[in-house]
Amino acid sequence: MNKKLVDAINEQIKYEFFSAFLYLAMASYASELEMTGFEAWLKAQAAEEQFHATKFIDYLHERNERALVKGFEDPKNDYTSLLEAFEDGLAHEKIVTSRINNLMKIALEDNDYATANFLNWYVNEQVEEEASFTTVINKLKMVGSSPMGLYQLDKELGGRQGFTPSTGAGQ
Ligand code: OFO
Repeated sequence: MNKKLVDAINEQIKYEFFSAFLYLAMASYASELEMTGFEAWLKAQAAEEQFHATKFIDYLHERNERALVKGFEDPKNDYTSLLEAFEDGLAHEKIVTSRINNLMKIALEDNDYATANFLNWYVNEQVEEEASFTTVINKLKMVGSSPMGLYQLDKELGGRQGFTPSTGAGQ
């Protein structure tokens, strides 16, 4: 594989693990608020991110390339509201989307159609990722400061289906 593409995927592996840490930090904040449904939703999201990272690692190995696991800075741990946390999450996902698009660009410039095909999974996944954060943000805005609304929403988010590592399915 083209070295530029391998390096860019290795950077993305770091970013996917960072996403997992970011959502675990948000889950911890939700736990402090006794919002166990939000906590469960964010933990499931973190598990998905770990899957995204290891899927890249496995792909590089399949192509006989060296995958690297790198460190990163601390994620944000303090929030003033769940809305702020989810708005940060959506902003983060938009950055991830542009990073995935950039990987696709490099793969296509190099005529690496196998990698472009592999990256398609992430292109579709990012549509889902942005949509799921947007849905929670819209619901949080709808509920506002109503304790009953928040209680119901917490219950609803706690029903997020478990993550299935073999397919990456889960919502
Ligand atoms: Fe890996 O999609 Fe979110 O970050």
